[in-house]
Amino acid sequence: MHVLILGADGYLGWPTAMYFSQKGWNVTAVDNYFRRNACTELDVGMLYPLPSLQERAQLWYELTGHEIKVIIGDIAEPEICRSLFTGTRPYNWAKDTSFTGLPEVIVHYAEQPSAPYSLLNYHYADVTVTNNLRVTNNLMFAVRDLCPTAHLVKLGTMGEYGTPNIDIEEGWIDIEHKGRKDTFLFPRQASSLYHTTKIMDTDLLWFGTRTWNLRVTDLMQGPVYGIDTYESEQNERLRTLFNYDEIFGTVINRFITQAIAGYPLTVYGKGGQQRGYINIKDTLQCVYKAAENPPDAGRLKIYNQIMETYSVNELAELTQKAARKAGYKVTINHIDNPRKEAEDHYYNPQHQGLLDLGVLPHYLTEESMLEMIRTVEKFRKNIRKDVIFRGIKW
Ligand code: USQ
Repeated sequence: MHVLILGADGYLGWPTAMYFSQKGWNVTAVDNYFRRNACTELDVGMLYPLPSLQERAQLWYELTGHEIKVIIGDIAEPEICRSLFTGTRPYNWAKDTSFTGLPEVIVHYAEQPSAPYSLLNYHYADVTVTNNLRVTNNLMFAVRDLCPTAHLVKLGTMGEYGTPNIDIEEGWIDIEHKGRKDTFLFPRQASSLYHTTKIMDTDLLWFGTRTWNLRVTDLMQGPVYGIDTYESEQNERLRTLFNYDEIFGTVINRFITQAIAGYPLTVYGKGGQQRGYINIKDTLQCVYKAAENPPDAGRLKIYNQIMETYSVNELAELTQKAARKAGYKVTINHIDNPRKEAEDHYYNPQHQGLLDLGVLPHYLTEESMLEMIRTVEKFRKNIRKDVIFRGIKW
């Protein structure tokens, strides 16, 4: 089986490439280095330097004998996107022009993933909208024209649903209206521009499945935390990137780093914001199980990819407790919320689908937090306090 991983240099992309590779899949890893370039441009201070994608693939090959083919290119360019399915490289500097054939599965992570980035100013809003929608549209047409039976696994986000005052179903809702019934996509109402682009790309692909019989799985994922996966434990240079800054760091990774740096935990507003969280190890299981279970042609399957829900206050308290065990005295600071979001709300998302496929969750515990603390503290001297909170408002 051949899988294309788009966005393979990102926080989730590289661990996903290794995961499929160790399962015996033929993996092609594609990226334009957007994330690492954005981190350099915005000077966000990653926790440790990152080897290039090619260097990591080489190291992986030396350790496991499994080859991960790397293609550096921007699939927002239609010709580059289509070349993934034809083997015709539109750029002549590619070292390896061999074509490894059409994929059975395409994992689509190739999007700008940060809510604060999307609202830095008009320029970054435009980059987010243009990149996320162009890439998805290019991909949809390339699959339709060149690889129509492939299973497209797209990373969505729980933030598409917002925080409605009713239970959140897994993607769909039955509605009875004036005596008639139908099934619709569950209502979406995002609270950032980034999340809004994810709603729009769901809509693009839902159009594609209805119109051209594509097969698509949309994984509505909550904020991810963690560093190591079982594959990266073989060598620390295989570790994924780690952000703790306000733009690219997700809340649990940020709190752990703040605890180690002696920076009061940055709880936004009242801290009653609830989200569904997932360990990076479980992201890999979920994407893999979803890939192994394609929908029929013309169907859009949707899973809520979370394992448990927490409020920000609960996360801060858990971090405080775990860090205390490691010898850190942590204070919790409620700061004016720079985001427009509900701080006190009902939240009950259903998330049974991926468990039914056999995903075995790693839950957030003091022990799992301590494990992360032990890893992050090795890089304590690299932590930059100036990038932790800059107050990107919307
Ligand atoms: N938060 C704080 N303090 C912080 C950082 C965040 O209180 O220092 C709060 C936020 O206000 C929010 C919650 O923690 O209520 C989660 O924030 P986050 O930054 O971890 O997550 P978010 O911006 O929603 O985005 C992240 C990923 C994104 C993914 C999304 C899943 O960056 O790619 O799509 O999580 S979800 O939130 O379910 O939509």
